[in-house]
Amino acid sequence: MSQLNIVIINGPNLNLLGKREPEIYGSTTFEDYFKQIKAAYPHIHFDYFQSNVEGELINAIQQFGFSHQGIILNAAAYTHTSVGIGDAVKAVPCRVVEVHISNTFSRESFRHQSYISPNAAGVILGFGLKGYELAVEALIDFKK
Ligand code: CA2
Repeated sequence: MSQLNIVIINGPNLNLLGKREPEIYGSTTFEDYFKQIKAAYPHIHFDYFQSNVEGELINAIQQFGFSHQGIILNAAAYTHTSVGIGDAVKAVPCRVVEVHISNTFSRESFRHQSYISPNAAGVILGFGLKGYELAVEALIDFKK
């Protein structure tokens, strides 16, 4: 079986994970979590990209979306506003799993809307950073 290539793409402010607002987003930095996830799945090739800039996220979805089998996407606040990111998800052939650390449905109503979900393979939310691992498991299952 060929190698599974997965990219994790994080949107705006997720570079602050573990540094600010631990009561909502936990106290682990994404860099530390990414090391853990790579160690847990040594047979999978992982890339990681984070940007606070909408167009850079679209470029990354286009770039990785044709070379990788899976994108794990937490577009953060752009989830609720970006038609452009939604269109990029629709345009690429690879599976996109949408992840949110918090349960967006238990928060403000503007977080209930997602431009990603209609074209995502699935959505995982509310399980903290564990959601990224659950997304990896889902992508492994899709590959079988
Ligand atoms: O729960 C999620 O993963 C979100 O995508 C996080 C976004 C929020 O706008 C979405 O509604 C739900 C916010 C990311 C901000 O991340 C921070 C991390 C640490 C400190 C401050 C912000």
